[in-house]
Amino acid sequence: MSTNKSARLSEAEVATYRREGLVVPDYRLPEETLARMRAALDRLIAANPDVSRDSMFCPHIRSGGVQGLGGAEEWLEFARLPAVLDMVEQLIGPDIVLWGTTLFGKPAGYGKEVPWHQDGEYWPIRPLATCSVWIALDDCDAENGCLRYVPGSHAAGRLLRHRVTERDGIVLNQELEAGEFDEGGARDVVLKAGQMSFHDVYMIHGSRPNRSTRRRAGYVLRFMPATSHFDRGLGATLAARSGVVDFVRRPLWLLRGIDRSGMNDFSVGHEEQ
Ligand SMILES: O=C(O)CCC(=O)C(=O)O
Repeated sequence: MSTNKSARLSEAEVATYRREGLVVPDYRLPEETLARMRAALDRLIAANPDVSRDSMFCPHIRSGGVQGLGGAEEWLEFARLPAVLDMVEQLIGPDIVLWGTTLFGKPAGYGKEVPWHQDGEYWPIRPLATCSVWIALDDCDAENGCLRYVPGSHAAGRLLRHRVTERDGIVLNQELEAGEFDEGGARDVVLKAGQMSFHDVYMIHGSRPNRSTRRRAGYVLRFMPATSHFDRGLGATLAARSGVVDFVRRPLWLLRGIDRSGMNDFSVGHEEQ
């Protein structure tokens, strides 16, 4: 497994992402970066005792939105790792916007289920496009509620029917309607700490609760190609539905290239940073 500073996905890895909607590359974070991320998570949890560890939205922003999470600059640095951006570039092209991050902390013993969903249902991005990089901060497997996905479910490039749910014990509040897809083909994403997976915005995924004695934390980076528009008007509607994010004041960072859409606003939300 490679931990080099620069990284490239092999042709086979790119093909897997295109075919299945998710790939786990050979690349793994250097031990030292992983240790810094884990220490940062300890600090974040200590500084935000009232925010659920199951999902902490936007730790890379000082003031993360309606959750009241107090974030820190170090999470923004982790979202700028050149090796990760090099691989993202292979998947979505050279113009890259960081528009979100989430820490799915899934504590040992009581970490919640993430219901089956497609990310695109939640997000105000048009044309809909995002590559999510899910970085394992702990070893993740079936026992502690690793990410699960339905290979190939992104291929039609279509959002299936979701419903809003207030079910107890889940993290997000929109889930795919039963009958919209076949869970039978789902696969576990088993990762060692420091490994990561990349997934497409249309890919069906979720995860089971954590009943084990081991935490299952992942830091997820959301990158869209700058050919797409982060539409804050639509964001107001979608954020009201989910209740835990602020898409209207969300700062965007153009990390590489130029804003091809010509419509993205990179000043909103930065005053507070
Ligand atoms: O961490 C999980 O279990 C779910 C993650 C997820 O839904 C996502 O990254 O889009």
